[in-house]
Amino acid sequence: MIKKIIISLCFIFFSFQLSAKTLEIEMLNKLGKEKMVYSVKVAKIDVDDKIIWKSVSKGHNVEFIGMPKGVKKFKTKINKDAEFIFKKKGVYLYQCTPHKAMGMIGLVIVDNDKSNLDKIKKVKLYGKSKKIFKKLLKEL
Ligand SMILES: [Cu+2]
Repeated sequence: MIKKIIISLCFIFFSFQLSAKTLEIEMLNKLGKEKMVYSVKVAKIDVDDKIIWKSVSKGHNVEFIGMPKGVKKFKTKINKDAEFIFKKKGVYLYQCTPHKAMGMIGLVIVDNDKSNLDKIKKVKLYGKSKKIFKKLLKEL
């Protein structure tokens, strides 16, 4: 009986793992006419999905500046691939530390939950990022 329960629990756990997806975002110096950008600016994913930020061009990183309650600060090393598994639903806002005034920001919406969006709108942004942020909000 216990053996059966353990086997089914393992199976449930395993299928959850399988259903989680991974999204790759490239950190780039240039994309078309844009400079210093993430290849995906608004990522819509589900809980337990993973994002990998690829250090395709040198000099970029990921720094969370707004996230749902209970999510710890996340800041990655420059020139390094980075990954994060999104365990909490809500809106996440991040920037590239060296290019935060050049509009290098991104949004992640997990489970289409926008309940913390008002808080995200109050996060301090620099230079060109303010304008880009307003543009991105329209894509939500
Ligand atoms: Cu950058």
